[in-house]
Amino acid sequence: MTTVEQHFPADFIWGTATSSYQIEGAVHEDGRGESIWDRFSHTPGKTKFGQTGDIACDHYHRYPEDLDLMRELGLGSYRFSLAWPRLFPEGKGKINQAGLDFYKRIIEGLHQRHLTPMATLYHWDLPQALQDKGGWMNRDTALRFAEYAEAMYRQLGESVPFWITHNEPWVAAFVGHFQGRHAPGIKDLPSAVKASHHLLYSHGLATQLFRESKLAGQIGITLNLTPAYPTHDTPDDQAAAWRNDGYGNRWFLDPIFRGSYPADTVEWFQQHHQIEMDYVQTGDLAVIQQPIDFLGINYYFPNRISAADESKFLACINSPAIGETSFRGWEVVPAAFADLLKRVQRDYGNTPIYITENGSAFADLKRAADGSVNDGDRMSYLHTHLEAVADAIAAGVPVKGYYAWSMLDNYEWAEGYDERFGIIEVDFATQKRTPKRTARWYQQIVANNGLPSLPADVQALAERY
Ligand code: PNW
Repeated sequence: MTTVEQHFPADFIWGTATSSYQIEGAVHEDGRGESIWDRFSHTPGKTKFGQTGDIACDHYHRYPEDLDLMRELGLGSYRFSLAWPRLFPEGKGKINQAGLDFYKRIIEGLHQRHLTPMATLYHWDLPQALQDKGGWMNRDTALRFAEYAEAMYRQLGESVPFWITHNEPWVAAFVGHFQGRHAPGIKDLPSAVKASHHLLYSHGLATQLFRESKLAGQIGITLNLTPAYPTHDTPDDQAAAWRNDGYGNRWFLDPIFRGSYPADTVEWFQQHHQIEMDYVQTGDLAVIQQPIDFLGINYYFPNRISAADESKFLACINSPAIGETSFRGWEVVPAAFADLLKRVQRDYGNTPIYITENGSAFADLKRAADGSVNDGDRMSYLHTHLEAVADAIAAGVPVKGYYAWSMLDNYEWAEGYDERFGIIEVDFATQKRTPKRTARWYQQIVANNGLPSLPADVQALAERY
């Protein structure tokens, strides 16, 4: 018998998350248009082993099985994203009925299984036709996004109780337009800053239209928030960490909750990079500051920032870790997650929070007797991060739900299929799905609405964090 140590609020929502390009495949089917990720992943040298999302988890055809698995795990909700190029192959114009029907089948399938849909409008798969006109560097893309969003409200209406405008606009802007590691693969800081403004502006426009639609339901935005800690407890490192926070976190939180960009970061962009944001028009920030019903937070790891290493400042990730890491040098620090949640409430108020992604990629080598993956590492990550969420809730932070990233092993962008974030294993040769040990543990957490005490072998792993 396991004892349940830590309970969550009675109406807490438990789910898993995915995104369209990472799982759907079927990129040429039913009139889907080309996205920037099709173009990028098919450009030699851009992704690991040249891997693409052409087939991915073949979820486009296998979704009934995937929805059944979520039902079997007892989940209450599923966060997925709509592929804009399936709905508007050229980014605008006439809706592609076959693409829309696919999402109607998903949503209907979720309702049949008593799962609540949470739909993200943009998880990075911009129609290539819009990129050809400048993509997010062009203000017009924000207007096209607003039209697309309005069409989705009209077509899907109240069958979708939770809407998310954007997933991680920091990554879309800066990893896509400055680091160049993601589509569209541009490496120019002024372009990235410009893209960030148009992403935020489009979020505001889409939120405004949602209010005008008078639909029941809630709308929010998902940010990847990365707490920035000084590597050494010195004034220089503290200042560097604050700069990193400005660029990675406040750059999005401040406009959304306060209607202004953080002055220190604006000044830094001006002085060090001659960036003048002359494309910010009167009224834009009022649009961006539309009240949202909830904030989605994706949390994976904290940054360690040292002034001596300012060259890494804009890279924002992969600063040398101090403690245990998972893949890619991502440091595992559950306490940083609790700190972050408390900080968001302290600095930005009581907007309800959903953890829209949290999870980890580990080398899943060991198998249990039944053939399932014995992913104790992931299980201890999930468990200790849920303890952090419980800690924040106990401190009064309004966290309303948690979505594990990810439901399935999937296409991890530039890292291809090597990094496995799934709680369910996918054998990409056969497309066979097998719940990992973490999935069975999560099933118990959901059933208990609380955290049972960990088995001894996983407890030993958790104690490293
Ligand atoms: C998030 N980076 O992405 C995304 O929302 C998911 O699509 C993704 O699979 C998940 O986290 C795990 O990585 C990120 O390189 C991807 O800085 C890459 C970066 C950050 C976030």
